[in-house]
Parts: sequence; structure tokens; C-alpha cells
Amino acid sequence: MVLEAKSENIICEPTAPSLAPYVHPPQTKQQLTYANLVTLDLEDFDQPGGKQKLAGQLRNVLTEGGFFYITNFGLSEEEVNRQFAIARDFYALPYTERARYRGRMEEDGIYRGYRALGSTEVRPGLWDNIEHYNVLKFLPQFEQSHPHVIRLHWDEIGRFHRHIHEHIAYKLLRLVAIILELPEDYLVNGHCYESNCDSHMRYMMSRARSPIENEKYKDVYLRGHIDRGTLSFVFQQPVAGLQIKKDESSAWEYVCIEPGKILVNSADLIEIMTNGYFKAGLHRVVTPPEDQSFRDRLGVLYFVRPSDLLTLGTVDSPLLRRLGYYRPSENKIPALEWTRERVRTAFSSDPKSHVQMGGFSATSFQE
Ligand SMILES: O=C(O)CCC(=O)C(=O)O
Ligand SMILES: [Fe+2]
Repeated sequence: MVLEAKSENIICEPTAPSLAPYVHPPQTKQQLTYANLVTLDLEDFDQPGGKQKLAGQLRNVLTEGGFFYITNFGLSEEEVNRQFAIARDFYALPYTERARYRGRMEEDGIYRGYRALGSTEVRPGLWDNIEHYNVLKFLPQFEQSHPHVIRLHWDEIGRFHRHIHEHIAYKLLRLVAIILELPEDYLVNGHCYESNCDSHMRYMMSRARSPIENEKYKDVYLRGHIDRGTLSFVFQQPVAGLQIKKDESSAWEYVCIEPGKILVNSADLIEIMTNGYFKAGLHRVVTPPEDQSFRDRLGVLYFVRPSDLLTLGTVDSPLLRRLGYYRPSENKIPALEWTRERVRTAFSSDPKSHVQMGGFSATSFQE
């Protein structure tokens, strides 16, 4: 079913199963250094001249660090908060129940199902405080068992999932193609919802640690990294902790994702597709400020991954040719093989672990 994002509450029907409302924790009162990021208003997309305006804004953010907010993306606050409520209910399940749905991402490189707490070493002998539940696309080939709390809201999650992919990500992919002076659907064709790929929605939990533990971990929840794939979307996040770096030489800055906004970051393939003209957003997660550090941190995210129709390499763009960025590539490696290999290596305990494929290379984590 194709949904048009015209009115509010397209996702949550009046007959949707009831969910106790989710109440977000309060924002920190501490003074933090926040990154100054541009907000793209997606309502402009269908206005006369709107795509050109958005493409201009996007070109700047992608060449300058890869982080921006979007607003007016066709999902109401209630619809977003219901996803947080589903996440809350999932994490209220006993650990043994969550663990029954464990994926095999360490082997197959696909984030599907449960990713258990403590799956990666943050420092030698110190395991992470992160767990997630990942839902692949709503297509017959990705059918699998899910916990009751997920099944109960299955149709609603499916509409939310598709909306992010087809009504938000597609717009941004069209804008990227416009910037690169390619046919507008060039990148959408490599990211079709109906194609095989590992795009997924993620209900993410970072468990609070004690001050003593935080000290041992040097306040790192998730080490600096660039995401695998094309684009990542992070919904509102009142518990501060996510930090970004505009480039290697700049300092880490917090981001504050307010209700009504989504933080978007470009992932490794955006950089590869443009041979470095566009940057992938470098980020990490640290201990939340003191007035929030005792709180578990619940997140809703969506990761756009390439389909098996996109190959790993720089796209033949008139703009990239003019700017001297175009580099022909002989390989026909499906880009999803790259992202899967990057996911596998993220579970390696070797701090130097990295992927090398088709002339491209990337480390798993930085500092
Ligand atoms: O928890 C966050 O805010 C970001 C998580 C993240 O960077 C990731 O899952 O790749
Ligand atoms: Fe990330």
C-alpha cells in the first residue's frame, strides 16, 4: 500500500491496539556545547523551486560534515511517540525473552532481531551497555518470528517503516541525485523498498552505568564511527549523549534532537559514491550529563542500506567529473556486501579492525 503523507495520523489508525503513552524524560539542565546544524524543511520539496532550494542546503551539509535535521516529514508526534512506547514495552520483557529473538549479525552482517547487551568490547575487557531490536523491511522474504509486543503493533510499525523509507529517504535520495546532476530517480532505484537490502528500523537502548563504571569506560558508550549504508535517521532524543565531529580536527559537539525533528546523517556509501566529495558523519555516544546519567536511554532509529542493485563505487556524475572527484571503478561488488562486512567487523575485538573491499577501506571505530 502506498501512503500519502498529507494529513496527520496516517500511521496510527483509530483502531490501533492501545498503548500506554510514552513520556520522554526531561532535557538536561546542564550547559552543553551543541553543534549548530541546518534544518531542512521537507514541506519545501513539493513547492515551486523547493527541490532546488533543499538541494542547495543539502549540498552544503554533505560537504561539511554530513549532519542535519529535517522537519515536516509527515509523521505526527503521536505517531513517533507510539514507536517509543513499543520500544519501552519491548525492553520491559525479561532478558531471556528478548534473547530468544537474537540475530546472527556477527556472522551474516545483517542487523535483524535482537542485538544483545554487551556484544562488543568498548575497551579491553569492558563490554558495551547497548542492546537493540532491529526490524527489516516489511517484505515476504524478511518474515521471521517477533515477540508479541512487536507483532501486536505489526501493521503500524510497517506503515512507519515504509513511510521513513519511501516518503523521507526517497526525497533525500532524489535531492542527492539532483546535486550530482544525475537523473532524479538514480539513487532511489538503488534503494527501492521492494528490493533486497538490509534497511532496518531500530529500537535502541543504552543502559545507564554507575559513575564508577563510567569512569572505567572513560565515559564512552559507543566509540566514534561512521554508519554503514546510505543514510541514518535518529528520532528525538532528550537524553543527551550523541556527539558529532564536523571533521577530524574539530571538537566533539552534542546534538539536541527536538520533538518534530529527525537528525539525519550520511553514512559511508554517500562518501564512497562521491569519492569523498560528500562526507559521512562521524559520531559517538558518551555518558549523559550528570542530571541524566542515571537514566536508560531509549532511541528510535532507521538505517537506509543499499539494495543489491547498487554496486560499490563512485557514481558517474557530471558534477563529480567537473570537480575532479570522479574515479571509474571496475568492480561489480554489490554495495550491500560492503555494509555486511562492516557490520561483521564491528563485532571484532581488534581495535584496528577494518574493511578493505573494491579499493575502499574503512575502520570500525575511532578512539
Ligand atoms: O544512540 C545514538 O544516539 C546513536 C546510535 C548510533 O550511532 C548507531 O547505532 O549507529
Ligand atoms: Fe551510528
